[in-house]
Amino acid sequence: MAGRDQGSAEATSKHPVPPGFAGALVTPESYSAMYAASIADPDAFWGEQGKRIDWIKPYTRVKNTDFTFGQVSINWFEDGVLNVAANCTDRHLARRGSQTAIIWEPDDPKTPARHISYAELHENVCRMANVLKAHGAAKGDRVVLYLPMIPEAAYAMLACARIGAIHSVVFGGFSPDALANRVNDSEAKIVITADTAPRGGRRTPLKSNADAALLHCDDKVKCMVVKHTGDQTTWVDGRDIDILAEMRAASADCPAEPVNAEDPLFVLYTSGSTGKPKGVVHTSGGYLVYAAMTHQLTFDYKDGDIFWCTADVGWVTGHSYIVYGPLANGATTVMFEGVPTFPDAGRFWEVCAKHKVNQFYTAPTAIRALMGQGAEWVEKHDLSSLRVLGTVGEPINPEAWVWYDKHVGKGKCPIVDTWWQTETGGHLITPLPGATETKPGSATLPFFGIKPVVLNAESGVVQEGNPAEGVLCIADSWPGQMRTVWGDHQRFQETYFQQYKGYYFTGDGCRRDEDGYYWITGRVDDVINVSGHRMGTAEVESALVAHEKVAEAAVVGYPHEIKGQGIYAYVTLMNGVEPTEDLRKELVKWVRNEIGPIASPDLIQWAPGLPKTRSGKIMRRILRKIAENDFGALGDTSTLADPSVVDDLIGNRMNRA
Ligand code: 6R9
Repeated sequence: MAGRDQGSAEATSKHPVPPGFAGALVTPESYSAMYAASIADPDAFWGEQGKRIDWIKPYTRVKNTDFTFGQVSINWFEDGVLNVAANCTDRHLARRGSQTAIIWEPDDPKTPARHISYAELHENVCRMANVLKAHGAAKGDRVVLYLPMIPEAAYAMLACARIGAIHSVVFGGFSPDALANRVNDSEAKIVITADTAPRGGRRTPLKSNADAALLHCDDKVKCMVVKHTGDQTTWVDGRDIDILAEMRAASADCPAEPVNAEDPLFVLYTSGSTGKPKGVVHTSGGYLVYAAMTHQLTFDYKDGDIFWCTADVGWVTGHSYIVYGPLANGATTVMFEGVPTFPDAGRFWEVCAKHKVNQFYTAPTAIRALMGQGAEWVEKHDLSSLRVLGTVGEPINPEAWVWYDKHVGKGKCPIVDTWWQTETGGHLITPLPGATETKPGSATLPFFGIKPVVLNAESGVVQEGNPAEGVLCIADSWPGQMRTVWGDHQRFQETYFQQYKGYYFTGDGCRRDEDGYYWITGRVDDVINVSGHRMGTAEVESALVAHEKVAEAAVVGYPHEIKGQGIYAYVTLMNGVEPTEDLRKELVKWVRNEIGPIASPDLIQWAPGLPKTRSGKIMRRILRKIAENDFGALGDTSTLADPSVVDDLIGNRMNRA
């Protein structure tokens, strides 16, 4: 999906900060001044920002970073000592012990929500930390979490942080193989899982998946089980531990282990364009400062607000904006176990109304899915508590942006389209609600301390002035940056610092417009070349989904005799729309009109569903293979949310040449 500045006037006009949006933490003036200061003197700026969190031993050095290929090294606050869990619990006890830290909204709306206060959070984290310690976990050890979206997931992350252990959360939708690979790569001592995970009324058998995974792991690995649903599971005596029972028996007192600012907090595996998933390493001090600061300023979070990020804690968004950022700030964070469409397409809005959510943060794919179901599902619920809306994960097409603005935000809520990555720890390019005029589809301007640069993809030459187009790199470090790939610093350097020397390479393409606004055009490996014209597949997708009958589209290149690459579009129609030859022609014409003749799809395949990862990202690798008529070599499809859509796509493929 694309950030595209063509299209209807409504979509392309600049949206000022809504007039009723008053008292923002950052204003247009303070943004400019603060941004300039952050770039002029990073040591002074971050030296000040580092004080957002509590240090056991304050740092005296702030920034010590080197992007030189061959000697890449990133250190922030490097002589400081802290404890991340103490920052997320203990330090709030005096002022907000009885304030709700986590609102847990279960999958089944008939099950009551739970409100966990900071005092309860602290107690649960301490008890769980003591259970971990009792089973041999110590500072530096890895603990893999394979859990539903339940408060115990947050307890477990913080329990690890409390004792200085390193967590690696594996999304509950991943297969046993994927889990085993991560346990083995990180050499984890303990896996924490649950019996089963309810989602959308169905149950994922986490414990039996973990059993299957552990067959491929060292037999010393312990398995701690949260009995969540009470569903029956197998039990391996001597290996399996009833963690809730042991927590009840454990002491509620657990001293917070002092860790160095640069000691790892977590490893999070993420797939690159090729090869096995990389273990992205984030450390303690800089990550927490950056997560807390971006959470506060990007969402204009104020004391007493109710913040809801709909991501899963299995992704970086859940780490930074369900757990670490909000809890470091003493916020109330909503944790949702379910899915947007269960029991019906109004669930998000029902939950917003029920808990009086003030900031709501979700993914464009969810917005498009709900848009396809019709605005009546939104209108049913009282959304007057909402102040700020956010998106993350992919470029948002202007139509979805406008729908979100109109039906969810009622034109009163700034929309923050936050661009960032697992690797960046927190937002790098994003509007600030009270400071930034927005343009639908643009992530707008850099966050404090971030120096984006646009380079020519081939020559690596920095593109000065506006407009500019090329690959997006970042010229200098920020505290939330990943430090290394777990166990493979060489791979870290090669992936991010080799191609464009002296810069962090994001892997994304982008355009900077006349106003200096950034438009992320998608991964650079998704760019296709049609008759010598470079084109973002996302651009074509954005045009397609702008058509009223199209719910979703994915576009890839395929070998074309004359053009080099042709354009192959997979199109999911709105509910109830008949796929006809006439509609096919209409869509081709539509895209020609929207972008130009070079963008006309050569082939359009009706796709009842698109192959997506469980985080909602379309797996283009698979779509490219099918479009190339090379479906014998689809590679690993185990991370797909629904592998059966692939068979349908193969069966109905358009390119049988
Ligand atoms: C946080 C997260 C990172 C990739 C990134 C880019 C895409 C994320 C975006 C966006 C355009 C946005 N992406 N946010 N593209 N606009 N607001 O999603 O991390 O899973 O590592 O994905 O997602 O392509 O490079 P991650």
